[in-house]
Amino acid sequence: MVEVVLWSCGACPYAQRARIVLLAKEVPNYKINDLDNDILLKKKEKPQELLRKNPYGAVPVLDHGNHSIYESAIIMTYLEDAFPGGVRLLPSDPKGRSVVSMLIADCDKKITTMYPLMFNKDEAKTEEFEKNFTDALQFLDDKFNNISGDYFAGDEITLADVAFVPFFERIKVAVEPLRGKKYLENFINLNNWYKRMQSFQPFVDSRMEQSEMLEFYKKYINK
Ligand SMILES: N[C@@H](CCC(=O)N[C@@H](CS)C(=O)NCC(=O)O)C(=O)O
Repeated sequence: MVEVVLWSCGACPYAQRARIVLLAKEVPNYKINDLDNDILLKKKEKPQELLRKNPYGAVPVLDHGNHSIYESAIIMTYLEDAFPGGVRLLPSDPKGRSVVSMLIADCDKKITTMYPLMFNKDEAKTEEFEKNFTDALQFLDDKFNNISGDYFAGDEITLADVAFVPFFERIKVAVEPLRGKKYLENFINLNNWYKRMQSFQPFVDSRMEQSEMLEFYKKYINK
């Protein structure tokens, strides 16, 4: 059997996307090469092998036999195509697949506005960063007004929901407590979607300890 290895870091939301898909697709006998979160804090060197596999030096990287793939969106799609078992996470028609791909691109462009806000140490900038973040949440909340169904691309969970959910977990577990505000409460569609995602077992099983995650981000802010 060809070996599947995921190069991951517990705190990395992009790597968590790949861990969720490995679980959802019931990929047999995969291994997780779990790198120390200190690598993300730049307190530890990256393994040379990771740098050889990914020119950008980032996790996640997926090895399938001697084929290596970087970029979480590409890894998720590869796993969906290569492993037919478990939950189906992409529609079969090109139009449906393009909708999911656009939503993943929206996620990567919009949700990252949470980081300047979370890591901000200059209170003069808080208003600007909060506006960027809440505008992004509004853009994403509005997506649900244009579809019928409980998930980003309609009635079924797809790779779009998998792409978003690690970031919403970090909003709840780290951004909100660190900023002392409940940003998500004002966005009913996103709030309800995030509640529904709590019963998606591959997501539940992919999570790191919440207190550990909060500690990681506190260290990141102070690094
Ligand atoms: N666009 C990439 C982003 C991956 C990424 O930013 N990973 C972070 C950890 S969350 C990383 O490895 N950072 C270390 C670095 O880039 O040096 C993806 O979707 O896979």
